[in-house]
Amino acid sequence: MKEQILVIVKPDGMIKGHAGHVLTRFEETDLRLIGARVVKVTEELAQAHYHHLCDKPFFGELIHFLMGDLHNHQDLVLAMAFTGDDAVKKGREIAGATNPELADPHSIRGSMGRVTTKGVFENVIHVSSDPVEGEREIKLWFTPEEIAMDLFSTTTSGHRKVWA
Ligand code: IDP
Ligand code: MG
Repeated sequence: MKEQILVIVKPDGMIKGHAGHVLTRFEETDLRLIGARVVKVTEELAQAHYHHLCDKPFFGELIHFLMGDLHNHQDLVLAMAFTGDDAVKKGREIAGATNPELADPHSIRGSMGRVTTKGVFENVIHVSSDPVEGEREIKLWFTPEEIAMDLFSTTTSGHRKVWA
């Protein structure tokens, strides 16, 4: 079944110059790139993205992490949207387990991530965890015009197309 996922090269991946490698790994699959943008991560966007983790003890740190506060204020990330059969499973396989120390060494997180001495997971990329989250996250990070195909229903607000 066709699914859509959001992939983000997080600040640790950006500052280490892994964006190209991440894109290459995804291009090697049959998933189709349908949107890509460099995004300056605000606190509001980071909190909306990770809203389901707001009760976790590491939530505050996670928000700072995505905003680049732990990486020399690298607040620009690469956000990409992909579509294709079993996109979630394929994307999560490429990413590897959440904890980079437990991730398959051939995965992106296993080969390029680390856990810092303070216990922060530097796991290089985000990949949507299921198709519902994929849709929610793509709508959060992209406008309809920034997605190069008609995926989700839209409506108009003034002269602009917005997600319905
Ligand atoms: P995922 O990124 O593999 O989908 P989630 O459970 O959705 O994992 O968590 C989102 C992000 O929160 C992770 O990618 C990681 O950056 C951070 N995180 C998750 N669990 C922990 C933890 O136990 N300690 C520190 N950071 C964590
Ligand atoms: Mg997740």
